[in-house]
Amino acid sequence: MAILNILEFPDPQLRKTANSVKTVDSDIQLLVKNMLETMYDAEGIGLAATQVNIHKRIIVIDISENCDEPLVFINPKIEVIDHTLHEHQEGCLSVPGYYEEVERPSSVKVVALNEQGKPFELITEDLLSVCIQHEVDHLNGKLFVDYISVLKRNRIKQKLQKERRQD
Ligand code: QAP
Ligand code: CO
Repeated sequence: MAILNILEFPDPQLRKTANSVKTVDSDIQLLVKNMLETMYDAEGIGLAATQVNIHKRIIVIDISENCDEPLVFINPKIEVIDHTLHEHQEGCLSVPGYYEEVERPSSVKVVALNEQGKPFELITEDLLSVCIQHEVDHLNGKLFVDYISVLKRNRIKQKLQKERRQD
């Protein structure tokens, strides 16, 4: 297994649209394993393939207390079930150290393939719903900082660039 490098905002690679997975073969299964290992190592609750510079429609999530309930979504499609907007504080492994309130539909249904290539669907709310919407945004080149003001976004961009220059 391997820990993959996580791209950081404002890397232009984070703006690419990911491609659908044609077949869930052993290469994809290895990528899923490595994405999970990378997410756990970074103490994240969600990671999209885009964030590790692989432009395939794959997401891993684990919102469980003990970090032992991995969820894998390949070619996820979301449909809003409850359009009521809920505000939630979001962070992102690609925007380390910054957290902002974002409003999203409160409940979504997700249809996807699992790591065996088998279709499944899940109706989600609360943190899982936020997390899935956040991760699907990554596959479409969108980041949570796109929902906040330009002023705040630019401030975060400049601070992250400055921190990296110092490393
Ligand atoms: C997306 O984000 C998410 O800044 C997943 O220093 C976040 O796993 C969805 C992380 C919140 C819903 C609510 C962020 C780790 C992890 C950081 C993450 C950091 C270390 C973010
Ligand atoms: Co993110």
